[in-house]
Amino acid sequence: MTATEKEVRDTILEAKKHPMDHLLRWDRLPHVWCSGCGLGSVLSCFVQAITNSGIDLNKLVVVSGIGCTGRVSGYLNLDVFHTTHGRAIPFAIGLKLAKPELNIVVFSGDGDLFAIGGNHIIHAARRNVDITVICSNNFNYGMTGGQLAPTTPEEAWTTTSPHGNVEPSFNLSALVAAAGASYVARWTSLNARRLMSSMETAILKKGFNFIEVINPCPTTFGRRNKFDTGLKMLNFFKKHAVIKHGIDPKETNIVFGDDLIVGEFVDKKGLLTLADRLALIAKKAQKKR
Ligand SMILES: Cc1ncc(C[n+]2csc(CCOP(=O)(O)OP(=O)(O)O)c2C)c(N)n1
Ligand code: SF4
Repeated sequence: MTATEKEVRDTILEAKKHPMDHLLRWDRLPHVWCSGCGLGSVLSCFVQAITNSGIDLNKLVVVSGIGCTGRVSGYLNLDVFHTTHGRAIPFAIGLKLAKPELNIVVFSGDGDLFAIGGNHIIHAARRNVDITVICSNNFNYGMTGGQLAPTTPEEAWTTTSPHGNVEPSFNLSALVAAAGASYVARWTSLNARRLMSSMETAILKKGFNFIEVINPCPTTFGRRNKFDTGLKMLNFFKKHAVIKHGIDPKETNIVFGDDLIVGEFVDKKGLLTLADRLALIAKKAQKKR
């Protein structure tokens, strides 16, 4: 074998092993996600972000709810919990209160976090619980066949809005910002590097940190709304996404046809977390004794 052939062979063998392999559970692969789904890219960003952050991976816990996005936890070779539908946030809060030294990330879908779990997320943001939440917003309930979600844009077609959605939709970033979150960012899954960097910031930052990822779901949402391939949705992101750091989140409503505003919207410094407030009140109570 000539040196060149050997080099080629070594390169091919090398490509079979990815530097992040140890962070995935290979026994769970192949994954369940559809071709063109954005979830693989978001998971890849997350794996890179936790590596770049330098945090102790033995103290990192990922909590998911139910849905296609909820499957993320099952593919990560970390301490993970795949909890019941809508209950990832209270599970994560309980974990944080019991073991404050843990770094906790909730990774779930827009339906899981803002429909059935909507009450939990606004109060977690209000209390500034020290957790990071990554929400894949694909504008519908992907796993169960594409029903209308609180994020479905007005007039969009879903299985349960066959003549177009008549409901106004939630602006997730604005909602958590108004509730009191420390950090709020929105990216599309096409903004991989910026998303990765936001994930790293959120993981290292104290407080309730929220990242909304606008993500293609060609199978259930896309094909009913002229985005029947993941690529069409990515092209849409490329054409319409506009970065506006620091903009008032109330001005970032998602309306198809308008600019899709992304960026780091909120980055507050030094807000007291729920744990800080509990420590302060415990100190006060001790002084009174
Ligand atoms: C209590 C309960 N109600 C309903 C369901 C059915 N269910 C499973 S996943 C899901 C929606 C998931 O949507 P989303 O969080 O947006 O995730 P995606 O699949 O789009 O990533 C629903 C309604 C369930 N599993 N449990
Ligand atoms: S249904 Fe949608 S969100 Fe679920 S795996 Fe398929 S493309 Fe992704």
